[in-house]
Amino acid sequence: HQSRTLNAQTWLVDRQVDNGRGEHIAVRGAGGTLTYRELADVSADAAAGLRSLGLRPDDRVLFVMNDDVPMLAGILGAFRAGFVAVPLSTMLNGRELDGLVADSGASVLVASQEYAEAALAAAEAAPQLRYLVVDAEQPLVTPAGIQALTWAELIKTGAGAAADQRAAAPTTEDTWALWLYTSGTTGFPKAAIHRHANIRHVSETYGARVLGITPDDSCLSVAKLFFAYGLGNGLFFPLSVGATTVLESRRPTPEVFGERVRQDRPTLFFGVPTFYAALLASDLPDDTFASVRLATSAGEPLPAGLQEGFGERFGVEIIDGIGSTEALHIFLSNRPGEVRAGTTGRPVPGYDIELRDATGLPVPDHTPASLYVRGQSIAEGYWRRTDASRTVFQGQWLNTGDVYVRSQDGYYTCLGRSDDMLKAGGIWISPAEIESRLLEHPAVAETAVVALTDASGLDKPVACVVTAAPVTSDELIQWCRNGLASFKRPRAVIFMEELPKTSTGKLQRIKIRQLVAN
Ligand code: 3SK
Repeated sequence: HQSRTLNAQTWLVDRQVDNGRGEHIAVRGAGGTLTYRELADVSADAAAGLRSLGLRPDDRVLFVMNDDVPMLAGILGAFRAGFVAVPLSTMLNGRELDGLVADSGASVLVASQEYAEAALAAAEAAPQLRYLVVDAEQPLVTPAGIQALTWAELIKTGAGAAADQRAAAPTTEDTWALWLYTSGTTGFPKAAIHRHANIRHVSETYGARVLGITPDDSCLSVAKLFFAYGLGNGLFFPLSVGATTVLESRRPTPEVFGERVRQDRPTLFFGVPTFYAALLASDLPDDTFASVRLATSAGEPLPAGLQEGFGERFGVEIIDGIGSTEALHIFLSNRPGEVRAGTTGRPVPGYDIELRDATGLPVPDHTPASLYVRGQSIAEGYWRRTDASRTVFQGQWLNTGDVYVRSQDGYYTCLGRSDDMLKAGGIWISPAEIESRLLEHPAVAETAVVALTDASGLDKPVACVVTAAPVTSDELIQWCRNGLASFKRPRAVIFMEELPKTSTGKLQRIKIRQLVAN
């Protein structure tokens, strides 16, 4: 069996032009407004520009960019040329970014001007990197061996290239399209490998069957394009039907998004629970979301009070769902008009869900068990992480690491994790990573990081610390801010005489969670 021809860029963009939607608005961003015809052209420019760097099929192209037209065109250009788009988080600190750039084995990194310095430092730490492209007026001054150019130069080269260099590569359903780094499931970041077919699958399942997205929709996502959730919301779903994506490059605050919603009048709004809590606490006018027909939430469970409070105040229904970077998007979700607040809803068509006990057997309704999912968008594995791949990807099934319970009428409710991982603001946080940073501080003898639920019902990381010398909470939080991405910092430090352990010296995290909660 040979997989069929498929190229995600031509499927998403050129198909709309071929179907007579070439003059419809594809994207609005700080960098301009483009029709589908213009987006098709600039994707071909980007593909040819990247090819001019001598890349080969399956080579990775890293993006450390703000959500805007160049990032969209760059990702689409990589798909078109048969290269692998790897959007990286702009929230990582220097050391974290260096690690991913080196791990990816990429020879090209494209950065927005704002991240140029971090990109340069990462390039110096990654011996295989050959090209540093910056979306700025001037190229960077790079060390020997790394060629610098601007995004505009790359696009210009591509625009002037021969037709065969601008053409779509003969990719298939199984060709690599996208790697997405995630810390979920087993701690330290690993790249989940996605095929061109996975992009079509998420668009035809959650996008079409749950959102019911049409060409008349206009999408605005709080989650950025470097998250799987944001990439689906802001790129795959709108483009898959010839709708419009509205890209917001600034840091998400209620004021920024309130302004954007009033200006661009999206019909679909994609958020995360912490952002809905911030919107509810803001003084935005109650009619701010009047244009929005449906809102979605993912990243962490949406507390029932937030779901209901948002609907009452802003008049918009939020459908909560769960997805994962490994599944590319949402596979379990509430449906418009059928929301059961506090639950994650029912399986998305195109996915099978199983709840399995510790022996791997399916459990009856009302029995807490591990959530497994199967569907065509599951990643083929993690790049160079055999052990983690074998644990997480089991045949056709993905072990999500979440513990769920199913009601008799088929609604699923999240009960937590089967491991120690936690999420804050919808982003994975590895307690082990924060603990190892804290242990580098001379005043910290022992530590355990656990989740504490705040007044809105959302989890936040809290560090329990046994000290070896005097130190304050603020000092330790700042220490973590300096050594890790800011979102990973503990929000509070609780000093303890000792941490509860078993007779064999193993940390009793359940007891620590109980102590912290009281
Ligand atoms: O966290 C989630 O629920 C999620 C949803 C869509 C895509 C990716 C993720 C991690």
